[in-house]
Amino acid sequence: MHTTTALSAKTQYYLDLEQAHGAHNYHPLPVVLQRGEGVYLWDVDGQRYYDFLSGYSAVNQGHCHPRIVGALTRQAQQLTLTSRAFHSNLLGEYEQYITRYFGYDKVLPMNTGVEGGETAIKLARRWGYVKKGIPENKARIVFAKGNFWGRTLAAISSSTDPSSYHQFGPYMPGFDLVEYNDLADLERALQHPDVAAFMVEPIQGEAGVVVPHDGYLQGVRQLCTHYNVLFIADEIQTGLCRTGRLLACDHEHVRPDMLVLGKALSGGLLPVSAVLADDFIMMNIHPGEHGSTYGGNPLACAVAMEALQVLQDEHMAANADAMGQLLRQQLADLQSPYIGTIRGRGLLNAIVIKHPNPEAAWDLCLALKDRGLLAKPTHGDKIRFAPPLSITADQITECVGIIASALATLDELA
Ligand code: PXG
Repeated sequence: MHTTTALSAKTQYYLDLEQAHGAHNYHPLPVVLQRGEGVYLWDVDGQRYYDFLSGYSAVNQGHCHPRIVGALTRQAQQLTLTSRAFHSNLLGEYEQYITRYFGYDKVLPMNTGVEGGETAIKLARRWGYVKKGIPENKARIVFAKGNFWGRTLAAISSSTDPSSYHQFGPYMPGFDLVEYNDLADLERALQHPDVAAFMVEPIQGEAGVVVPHDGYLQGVRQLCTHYNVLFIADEIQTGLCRTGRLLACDHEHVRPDMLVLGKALSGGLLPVSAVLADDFIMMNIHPGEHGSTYGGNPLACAVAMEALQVLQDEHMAANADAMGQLLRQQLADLQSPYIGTIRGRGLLNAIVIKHPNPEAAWDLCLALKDRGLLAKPTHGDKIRFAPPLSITADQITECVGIIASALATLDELA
């Protein structure tokens, strides 16, 4: 790991603490952050950075959004957790708010994104047995290769990435894989009568912002309807205005049977996820059959309502759409020999680095850090550019200047 500027003693102190006492399950950039506001982060030495990761799209509304922080602090002084053994005065209001916002009959509140995915799969299996007539314990769920929906045993059982699944078996049975962005392959899989659902990201995020061809989502919708299979959209990363629409499915005017949301549902303040579906799916689950201690807690309800309202009030879908186009255009105008591909929708973007040195993407991220912009490579050569959705045109232009300057350092990298 090389960096162009030396790390401060303070930074090194925190890196050493984590190295000594935390599991080594991540490989972060060597920057230690202590404050965030809007599109900016500050490290322990007071250096300011543009955040081009946004907590993997959890911070769409910008860091520490004052309205969302206000909702959190007000509610934290009233009531934070009741468990679902009792009612709270916020749960019903939140459930009404979010089901109207997205146009579904019911919501099932959970915490992390991966729990949302697990919940959707349980609901699909139950629907398969009760409504589709799949024989007991035979239900199958189809996923697309390259998917990422978290780290639980079920999630890694559907993964095609060895770093996710290797030596963590045995795996969950009843999962099938198809090629992403391939309707013929999907149709082949859906013909099996025991398939309950197809769970898919409208744009594959962690795979490196893989955007399917126009018409793919409509094709998925038609095939799922035709074969009586539930279409589960994992919009945990793509949803909530990130791609320039409220949902990435909105680009093709497609309504999934189940919508899984997380991340920016709390604006980055605490883990809040949700599964939305209509009654013919949701009402097959009865008391005691699913839940979570923190799911639907009053603090989460207050924060989620404010986080969703901020997206609307600040026109974040429209801004993400416009700023995304500007970002991709300005990146293309650089005509850098080191950028192989620029792709994305709205402010969910990635560049693929073209360089003989396999460390180039990592080194570029270090050079970006030294110039005041934080981004992280994925799968070696891809770098996500996904700032908070409040970013302005002037800020985009400044950031592309930083990117151009950092790209120039790759000239010296053998
Ligand atoms: N679905 C999608 C599409 C995701 O991108 C999840 C589900 C799981 O969310 P939770 O809240 O359970 O992490 C994600 C997560 C990371 C990391 O290691 C997470 C994601 C992408 C890259 C890294 O924190 N996305």
